[in-house]
Amino acid sequence: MSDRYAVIGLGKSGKAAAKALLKRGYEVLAFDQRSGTPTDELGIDVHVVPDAGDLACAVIDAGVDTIIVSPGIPAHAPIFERAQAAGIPIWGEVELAWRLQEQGPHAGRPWLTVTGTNGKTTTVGMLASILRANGDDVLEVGNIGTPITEAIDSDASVFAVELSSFQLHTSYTISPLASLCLNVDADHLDWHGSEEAYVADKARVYENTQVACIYPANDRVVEAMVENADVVEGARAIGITLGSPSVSQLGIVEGALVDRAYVENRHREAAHLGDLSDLSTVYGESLSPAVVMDALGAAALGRAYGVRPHAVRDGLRVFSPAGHRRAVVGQVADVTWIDDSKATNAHAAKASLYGLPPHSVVWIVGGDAKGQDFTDLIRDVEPVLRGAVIIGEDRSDLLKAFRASAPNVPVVDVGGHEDWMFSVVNEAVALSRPGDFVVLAPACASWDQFDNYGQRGDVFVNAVERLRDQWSAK
Ligand code: UMA
Repeated sequence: MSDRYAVIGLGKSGKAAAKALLKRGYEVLAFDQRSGTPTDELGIDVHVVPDAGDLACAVIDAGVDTIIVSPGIPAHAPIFERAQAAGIPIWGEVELAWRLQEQGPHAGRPWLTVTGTNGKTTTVGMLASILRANGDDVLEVGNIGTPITEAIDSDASVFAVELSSFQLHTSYTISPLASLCLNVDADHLDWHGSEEAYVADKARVYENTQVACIYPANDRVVEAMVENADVVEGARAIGITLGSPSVSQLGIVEGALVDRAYVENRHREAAHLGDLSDLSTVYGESLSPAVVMDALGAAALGRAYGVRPHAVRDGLRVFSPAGHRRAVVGQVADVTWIDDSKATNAHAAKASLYGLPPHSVVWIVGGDAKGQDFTDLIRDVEPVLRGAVIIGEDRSDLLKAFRASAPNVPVVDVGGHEDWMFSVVNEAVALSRPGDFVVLAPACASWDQFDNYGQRGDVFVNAVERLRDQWSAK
C-alpha cells in the first residue's frame, strides 16, 4: 500500500478511514467541501475547498499516492476524472477497509454482504441475529451506520455488511464469502447519473464472491447480475423464493422456511430452518412478502457461512427491526398500526402494503415526492386499500393521482396545521373498519415537514399513543 493518502469528506466514513490510516503510520491529507467538521481526535487539519473542481485540483496537486472518497461524493464529481487522468487510484472507504483487513491480523475474516434498493438494513439485522443465535461473534457494519474501517481491528469473527450503491461504486477487490442483492428499483439517480449506472454499481456486490451469490429467483435483472459476475471458482448461485424451493434455492413450504441449497442430498432432502410465525412477534400475522424475502436472504447468507438450521429460527425469533421499518406500533381503536416511515420511495411503499388482505389498509402517504409520479404505485396497491390519508406540504399531485388511478378509494388530505398528525390518525380511524391496518408508508421523503424519517415516525407513534389513551379512557 502507498504511503500518502488523501481522504475526501470528513463525515463518518472519512474520519474512520483517516483514523485507521494514521494508526498504521501513513500520512493523511484531509479534504472537505464544507467547513466545521470537528477533527480534533485525528490531530490533522482539514483542507476546506468548497468548489468540487478546485478540490480535485488541490488533491491532485498535493501529490498523494491514493485517494479515499466518502460515499457521499457523487460519481460525476471531478475528482474521479482527474484522478484517472493523473493515474492515482481512487478507492471508497469500504475498499480501503477490505485492503487493510487483508494485510493485517484479521485477514480472511468473512464478509457477508447485502445490497438492494430496499430491505438492506433489515436483512443485515436479521443476519446478525441469526449468527448470534449460532454463537458467532458478528458485527453489523457499512451503510448501516458503522464504517468498516472503524471495525477492522475488532476481533469479531464475521462481518454482516450493508453496502450502498455509493459504496459499491468505489469497491474493486472485496471478496465476500457470500453476497446478496435483494432488489433493484430506480433510486439515487442524481448521484449515479442514470439507472444503468445504478444497476451496474449494485451488481458489483457479486464480484469475487467465494461461496454463494444469493439472488431473488423471480428477478431477472438481479439474476443477470449473478450470471455476469466474475466470481471465485466454485461459487454457487443460490435463489430465494416465496414459493416452494427448487434445488439450490431457499423458499417457503406451508409456512416453513426451507433450505434446498445447503443440504447434503439436495435433490431429495431439505432442511427446515424455521417458520413464518417466528417473525410474527415483531411484524404481526400479516407479513409483507418483502420481509419474508429479507428473512430468506438473511437465512441464505447465514447458511452459506455454516450456521445450524435452528439458528435461523432462533435468530428470527429474537430479531427486532431498526426503528420505523414496518414496525407494528400496536392495536388501537380495533386496528393494527404500522410505522414504516422509512418507506421513502414508491418501491418501498409498495413492498410495505403488499401482503396485507384486500381492502384492509388505510394508507398514510405523502411528503416530499422528490419528483416521483405515483400513478402506477396507486394502481398497484389499490386492491388492498380501504382508504388513504394524504399528508405533506403539497398534496395536490397525490390527490390527482388517486383520482386517476383509484377513483373509488376514499381519500382525505390533512394540511400542516398545529397537531396535524393527531388529525391524521383520527382521520385514519374514521376510514377504517375493525380488524383493518393503518400503515404509515409515505413513499416520500420527510424533509418538507420533518428533519428526517425517524422524526416523522416518532410523531406518528406519539399520535397513536395519544389515541390509545383517548380510547382507553372511553
Ligand atoms: N462531502 C463533500 N463533498 C460531497 C459530499 C460530501 O465534501 O460531494 C463531505 C461533507 O461535507 C461531509 C462528509 O463528506 O463532511 C460526509 O460524508 P458522506 O456524505 O459520505 O457521509 P458519511 O458521514 O461518511 O456517512 C456514510 C454514509 N452516507 C452516505 O452514503 C451519504 C452513511 O449512510 C453510512 O452509514 C456511513 O457512511 C457509514 O458507512 C447513510 C445514507 O444515507 C445512512 N446512505 C444512503 C442510503 O442508505 O440511501 C446511501
